Amino acid sequence: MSAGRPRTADRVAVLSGGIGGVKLVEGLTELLPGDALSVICNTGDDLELWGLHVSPDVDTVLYTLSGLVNREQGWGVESDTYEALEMVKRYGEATWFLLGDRDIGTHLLRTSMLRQGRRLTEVTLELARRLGIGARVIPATDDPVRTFVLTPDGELDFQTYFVRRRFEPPVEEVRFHGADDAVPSPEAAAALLTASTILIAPSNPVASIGPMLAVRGFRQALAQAGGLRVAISPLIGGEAVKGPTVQMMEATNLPATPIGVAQAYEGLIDALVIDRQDVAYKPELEEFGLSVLATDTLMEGFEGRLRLAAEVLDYCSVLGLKRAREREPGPRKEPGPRAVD
Ligand code: FO1
Repeated sequence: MSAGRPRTADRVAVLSGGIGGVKLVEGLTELLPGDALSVICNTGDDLELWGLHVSPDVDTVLYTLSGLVNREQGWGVESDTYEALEMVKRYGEATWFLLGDRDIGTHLLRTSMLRQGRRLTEVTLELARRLGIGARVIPATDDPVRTFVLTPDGELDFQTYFVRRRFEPPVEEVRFHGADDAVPSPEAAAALLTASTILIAPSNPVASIGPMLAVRGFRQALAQAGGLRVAISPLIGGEAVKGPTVQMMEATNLPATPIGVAQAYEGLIDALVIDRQDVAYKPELEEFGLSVLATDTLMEGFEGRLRLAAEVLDYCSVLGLKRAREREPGPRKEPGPRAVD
């Protein structure tokens, strides 16, 4: 495998949300020149806390790509402190959602820029630039879209369900408030339409990618995109590496298998990368009309992220060549005479 060889791929757009997706994104940034990669981020997990606008999935990308992230958590800032939170706790406030002091710095600046009337995408691109990140980090929409989870205890906002309740309550339904009135950010739409390759990272198809697809016009932009569209399954042997993916897929009548992932992205992808453990699903997926790559999708450490990113990009190159050949069959270029050794 030619991991680590910088690629002269044209423009790649990757849809990412949550902790799993960002691992692939980190691998991609090692292989693609800075501005060749656009990371389209989920904003359904966003929340307002004590007047601050917090964008967890955007911040996980910003912190990971700038080297600031707390790596064992996958979110928040490495070695952060919680003095401000302690003070808020002293006033009797609930502090189950841990905001570190450095993390609060991000929310202070983001909130103040938003208050000046700048769009969430403009603010995010500016924060990424100031952190020295080469890739373009783009929220899927500038409009408020919020994920809610219907449980036997009622409708919970995403962070209450995910953090406070540790995603224990049974999931009856997942809803995306505001999605009907939201439109893709101009930058996200442009990234989808100009990308030669569009990747859907191994994120939760319902809670991390779903809020983007629910935005009016986003699904259409993806369906009409000219680029090659490849999703990476977040499941390995019917399990998610982490988080409520299985519960949420089943609540959305999607089997927690590569078939369910293909159904979640029906009409939106040309190929699916699945884990070697799920290779038995390959024929059925090919029946679906998908090209399928079965490989080791578990990204262990930085090397694992680099390896999978390299495999995915190499696979995209092969598929791209295949598609070009199908489009312009032309005379088959016979391989030249083999050198006689
Ligand atoms: N996840 C937790 O499990 N516990 C927390 O206290 C927590 C705080 C937090 C603060 C800022 C932030 O950007 C992310 C935070 N997360 C926390 C992770 C967050 O809930 C998830 O990363 C996403 O929302 C799910 O993809």
